[in-house]
Amino acid sequence: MFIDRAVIEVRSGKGGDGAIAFLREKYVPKGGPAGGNGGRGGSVYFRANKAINTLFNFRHSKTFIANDGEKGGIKNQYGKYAEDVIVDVPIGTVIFEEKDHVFLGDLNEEGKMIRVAKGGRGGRGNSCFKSSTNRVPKIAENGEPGERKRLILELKLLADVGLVGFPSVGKSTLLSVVSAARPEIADYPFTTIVPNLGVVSVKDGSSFVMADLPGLIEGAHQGKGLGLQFLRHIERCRLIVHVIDLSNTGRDPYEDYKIINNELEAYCFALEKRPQIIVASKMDEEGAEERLKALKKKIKQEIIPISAITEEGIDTLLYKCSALLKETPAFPLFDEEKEELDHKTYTLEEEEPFFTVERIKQHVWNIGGEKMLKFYKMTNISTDEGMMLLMSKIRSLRIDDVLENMGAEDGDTVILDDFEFEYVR
Ligand SMILES: Nc1nc2c(ncn2[C@@H]2O[C@H](COP(=O)(O)OP(=O)(O)OP(=O)(O)O)[C@@H](O)[C@H]2O)c(=O)[nH]1
Ligand SMILES: [Mg+2]
Repeated sequence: MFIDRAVIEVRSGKGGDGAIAFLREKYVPKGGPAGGNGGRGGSVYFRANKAINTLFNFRHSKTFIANDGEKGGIKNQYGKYAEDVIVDVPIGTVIFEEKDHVFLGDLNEEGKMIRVAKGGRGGRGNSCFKSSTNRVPKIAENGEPGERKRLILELKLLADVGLVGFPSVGKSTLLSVVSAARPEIADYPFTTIVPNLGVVSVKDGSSFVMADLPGLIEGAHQGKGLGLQFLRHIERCRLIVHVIDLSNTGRDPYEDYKIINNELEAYCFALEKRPQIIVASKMDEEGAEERLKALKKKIKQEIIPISAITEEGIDTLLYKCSALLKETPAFPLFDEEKEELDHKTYTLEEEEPFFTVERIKQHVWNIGGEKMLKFYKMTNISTDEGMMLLMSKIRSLRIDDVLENMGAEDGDTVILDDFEFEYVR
């Protein structure tokens, strides 16, 4: 079976806890703080890999787990970072978080990677905090927890041209005539339940990928027939070839045409705006010419008559496809620009941000902002409790994430008024 949807779980690792320790060396009367930072927990990434074709391996609700970061050590030793987990999926996999169906990314290019669960930051050990009022702090941060998410993976085919139409209109037959694909062909509806792909070489030297898609019926956008499954695939096609059966089906070809177009419109991706080539199939059948004449009166657009048996019209159709593809851009499914990270959100949310971050020289950063400075002044960091309160504020404001986005490196110094601490990756 062709699996094109899977629900899985991912868990990133927790950051290692920071350590509390003090130097006690023989000739150093008052040893300073020496607790190291915890290491970052592993993240989980998904990567598009052309060697994988289906989501078959994900069928039994799998879980991908990255390890936790190591705890910080006593003599200022850093805890080890946990390895990231990279999961390879087919090109064309789109990832959503199950909760609220939040879009996480579209793996539409070989090698593209998306982080789906971020490893927790390591906690700072007590050697990270430097203040004139609290020289020997006995506090450390715990590592940040990892994330746990349930994800929906959907594979959408990457075809240039999608064949659309009622069941049994001859879509698979057409694909078998123009490419090396060997889809199943039969005169009962819904012969094709999974799309077949074929590479079409046109005599002008161009080539494109054509997909024969499962037949569509009225109500498909609500899940009738193979409805939604089918529509999911066609989202990927740049060009639609709409096949109308002109043999004696007992149906009205123009009604067929309208029903299919209504279904495309009812599905939310504005499919009806894509270029569409209209094909009249089975022209070798009796009465087809008359039905074509009648149809031409009702449809203003050009109709290309074809027969898979006599091969009438096939070349005309392929030239038309290749010409239209040349002028049709790919359709992005989502505007990925809009999906950026935390620190953009913080500037958007607040008119006057709680804090600002500024790079004052290489590896040194300054935190400012009226509200932040006020909070700092009101927090008594000469006590360990006060310092802990300040650090949890810094964490809840996600200042480390902002530093990360601005390019801070592990071990950089962060200054907040007369208090200093280390940036931890
Ligand atoms: N006479 C004639 N019959 C055709 C032609 N093309 C296809 N057929 C017949 O129409 C029937 C259906 O063909 P398919 O290619 O399986 O149709 P389909 O559109 O893929 O159907 P589904 O997969 O069920 O949606 C088969 O019996 C084919 O032999 C044609 O050009 N002329
Ligand atoms: Mg078919």
